[in-house]
Amino acid sequence: MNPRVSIIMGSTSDLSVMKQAAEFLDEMEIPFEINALSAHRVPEMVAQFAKNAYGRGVRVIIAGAGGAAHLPGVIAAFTPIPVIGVPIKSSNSMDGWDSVLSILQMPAGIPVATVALDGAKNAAILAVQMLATGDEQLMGKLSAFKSELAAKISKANEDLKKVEYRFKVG
Ligand code: RP5
Repeated sequence: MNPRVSIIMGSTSDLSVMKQAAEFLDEMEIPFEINALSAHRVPEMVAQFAKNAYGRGVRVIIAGAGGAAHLPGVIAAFTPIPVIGVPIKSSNSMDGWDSVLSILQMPAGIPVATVALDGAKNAAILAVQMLATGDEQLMGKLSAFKSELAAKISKANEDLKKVEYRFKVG
C-alpha cells in the first residue's frame, strides 16, 4: 500500500511533536509514512525525496522543523504537492518565532501552509481535509470528528452550569 501522506521531520528530536500528526492519520485510517530528513544535513536526500514523492502516491507532505527551519520550504521548492509546515520549538530555537518565521515567510510561488508552533495535529487535520475534497467517505469521517468537537463544547457548558458562585446568574 502506498503512503498518501508523508510526515517528515528535521530530526528525531522533533518526534514528540510530530507524533501528534501520526496519531491523527492513524485515527482516520490514512496510509502514511514517517521519516527524518534534514535540509542542512542531507540536502540531496531531501531533494530526491521531494522529487519522487508524487510518483510514490504521496498527495500531501507534512514537514516539521525547528530553529532555522528550512526543511518545509526546501521540500516545497522541489515538488508541486501541497506542503504543510509545522514550526517546532526545539532545543536550538530562540523562542519559537525563529521556526515560525523560517517556515511562514515563503516567497511568492512556493507556498508552505504553516500551522501554529508545535501544531502537528492541525497539520494532520488539514492534510486529511485536503484529501477529503476528492473522497466522500473521508469527508464523512471528518464531519464526525468535527461533530465530536462540538459535543465537547456542549458537555463543557453542561458542566459549567453546575459550578456555583454567589453572584452567578443563570
Ligand atoms: C532542526 O534542528 C530539527 O528540525 C530540530 O528541530 C532541530 C534540532 O535538531 P537536533 O540537533 O536535535 O538533531 O533542524
